[in-house]
Amino acid sequence: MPIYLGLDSSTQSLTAVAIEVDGDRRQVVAERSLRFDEDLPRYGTRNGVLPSDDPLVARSSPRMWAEALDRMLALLAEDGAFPLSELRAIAGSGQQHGSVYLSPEAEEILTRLDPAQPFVEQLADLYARQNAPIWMDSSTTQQCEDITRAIGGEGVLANLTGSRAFERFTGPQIRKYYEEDPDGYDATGRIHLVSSYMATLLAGRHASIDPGDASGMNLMELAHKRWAASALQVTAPNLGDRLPEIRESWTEIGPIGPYWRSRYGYPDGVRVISWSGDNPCSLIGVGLIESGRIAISLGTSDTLFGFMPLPRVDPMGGGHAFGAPTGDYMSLICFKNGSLARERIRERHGLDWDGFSAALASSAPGNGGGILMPWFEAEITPTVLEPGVRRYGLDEGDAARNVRAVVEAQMMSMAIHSRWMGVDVTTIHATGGAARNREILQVMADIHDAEVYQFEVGNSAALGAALRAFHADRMAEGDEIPWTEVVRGFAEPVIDSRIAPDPDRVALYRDLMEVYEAGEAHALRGGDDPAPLIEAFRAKHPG
Ligand code: ADP
Ligand code: XUL
Repeated sequence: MPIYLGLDSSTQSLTAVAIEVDGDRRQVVAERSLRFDEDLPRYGTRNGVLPSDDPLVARSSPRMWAEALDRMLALLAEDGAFPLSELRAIAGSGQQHGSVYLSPEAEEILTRLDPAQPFVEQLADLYARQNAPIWMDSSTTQQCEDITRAIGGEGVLANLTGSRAFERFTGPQIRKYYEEDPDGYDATGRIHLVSSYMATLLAGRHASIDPGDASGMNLMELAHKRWAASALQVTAPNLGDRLPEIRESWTEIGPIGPYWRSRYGYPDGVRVISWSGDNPCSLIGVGLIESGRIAISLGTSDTLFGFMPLPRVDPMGGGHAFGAPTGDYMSLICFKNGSLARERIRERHGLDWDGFSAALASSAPGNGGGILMPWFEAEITPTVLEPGVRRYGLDEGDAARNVRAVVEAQMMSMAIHSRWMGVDVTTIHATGGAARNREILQVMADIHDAEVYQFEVGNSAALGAALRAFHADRMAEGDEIPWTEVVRGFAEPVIDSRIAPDPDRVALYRDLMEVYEAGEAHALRGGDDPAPLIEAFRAKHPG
């Protein structure tokens, strides 16, 4: 029975989800994960990131991702979860925006690999730059300003590419590399995203980039899904020569490379399908193939996203319009202080996740008007370049109230900063590592005034990639399979997992959201102190 494999190269781990599809028989046959910090300790990452003296700089190791891929393919070949002979296609999902700089000989190196030797040891000359800036990097404010000025302003760039310039986006990152190391830039043959880099390793030839991930670069014309000449020009010289092609998400890159066939016995006919970004893959993995619903992913980053038939750009400049793997579009906002911020509060008060949930359950919704801004790290939404947690009406030592405050802050910020999407949210599909925590999801339901559903497969990005592999394989066989048929039986919420909003709390949070907006304005834009609003909230919602 046909098997399709989805791999997710995320910030902290590499995950594999394999599915079996045979008519109505649809099931997940394998789910495996390797964590970078624990399983590949020799690279010295912390939460998947290399140590740095500058808190705004975040880089990781492309060699570590390659070794993880090698280990995962070995594991899947050896543990017998599914017969390799039934594997038809592999697609993948990568953390977005990160860039990998390969030498001009890269393709030659990948075609000459010796299957008798370990993979990663043969990659010494593959890289023109040893590390890769990733989405957590906030160090390119100057480059963002320069690009914006040169192209004619924020509105011009946003309308052209779907987003104003953002520090983590690949264009500003490439410009910074060109400015800091022009020789290194000159010696670069090809610049890949994490997604297209991983597909390149699998196929042994340069992979294309799909519109879902290319839209996170400030370099693609969103309306036409091709490189935007004016954006390339203001970013770095001769950049077009160094970028892969942009091609549809269901593009077949080629058969799996000879190294994987000879070393682990993967069959000749396995198709390597274009990889995409983790959020575009998650869109498929939670079944958002039509407008109206949104998903919230609580992973290393927290993201809120929805399907869009036409590109709609955030007039306030905070959010993004990306390509979707269906050929349509998606809206997205991203928060850097997601899981790691929840973990900081959890660790500060010596709790495990059960203790964290118990603290949420034992504290009063609304926290008596006390709020915090969870900016442990520089934040993306809203832009905060000087990190630091701000508290209003909240004592730092109170464990239960701080646990509640971090979760309420994250959910309120999502609700406030997603208003531009214009979606009347009634249902939320929850995914990512923290979506297993039902106390967190209750706060989500109450603040968004929406029903929240969980999914059987927690890693929606890897599942979405597996479904994309299935879709692309059918397309390659001349079967124009509709997306409803692709996701059926897999990307459906668990009906019994429904968490309903509580009307009293919905009303309370509407008031608290005013306090939070005032707090944000005070912290970032010199607005009035929210103390009087906190007093008014307490008077209206005593106890
Ligand atoms: P990634 O972005 O790397 O794919 P995941 O979606 O796998 O991340 O999420 C991993 C995160 O999930 C961990 O960093 C951890 O903070 C969080 N997590 C795991 N279990 C729980 C739980 N019970 N409650 C809240 N958060 C959790
Ligand atoms: C999205 C973003 C993150 C990364 C890592 O714009 O920066 O969600 O994709 O998951």
